[in-house]
Amino acid sequence: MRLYDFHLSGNCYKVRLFLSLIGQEAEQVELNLRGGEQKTPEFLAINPRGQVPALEDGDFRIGDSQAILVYLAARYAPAWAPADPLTQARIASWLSFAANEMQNGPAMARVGKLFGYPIDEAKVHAKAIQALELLDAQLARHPWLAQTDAPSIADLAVYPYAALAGDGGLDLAPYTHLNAWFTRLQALPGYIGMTGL
Ligand SMILES: N[C@@H](CCC(=O)N[C@@H](CS)C(=O)NCC(=O)O)C(=O)O
Repeated sequence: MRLYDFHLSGNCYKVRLFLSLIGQEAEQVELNLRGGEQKTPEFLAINPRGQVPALEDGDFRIGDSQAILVYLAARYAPAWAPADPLTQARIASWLSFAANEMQNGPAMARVGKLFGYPIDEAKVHAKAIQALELLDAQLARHPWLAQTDAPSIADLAVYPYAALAGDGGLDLAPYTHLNAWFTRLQALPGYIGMTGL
């Protein structure tokens, strides 16, 4: 397997973390995003969206961190995405939350602070706080987001940008249940961190 990667990306880290937790190896190819390597014709042939992460497994190529988690679980680690209809629906709902609420809230606050991306900080912080409060409330009721007995890909999809929210100037201290969930995830065998975690 080959992972097209950027070391500071939380979306790429989701995939690196999952690979490590399930004991799968992938050659990591670091792209220079500031230099535009994700928009070259060679890379667009791999991921037409021109973004990382992207994964190659044999002839199969797929972009998008959520889609990659779905693929890796189905192919190599089905326990991370149990097949019963209720759990599948709950996982899909959290993957969507990762791509929308987490991306437009905590992840956007982080790119604003770390990479100088122009954002409306008040609006983005309000979205981020709403997302973090919602997560804290869910985790007060259930140890894992998709209400499973063990962690699922739902947890991995949401975890990076929640845990990295401090990089975006957000205070994580008030979210007791969120912090306890970070600790549970960080204790999993095979857990790896990234810059900022
Ligand atoms: N929905 C995508 C978002 C991917 C994404 O936004 N990737 C960023 C890095 S975190 C990227 O490649 N940015 C460069 C660009 O869009 O040109 C995912 O979850 O993988």
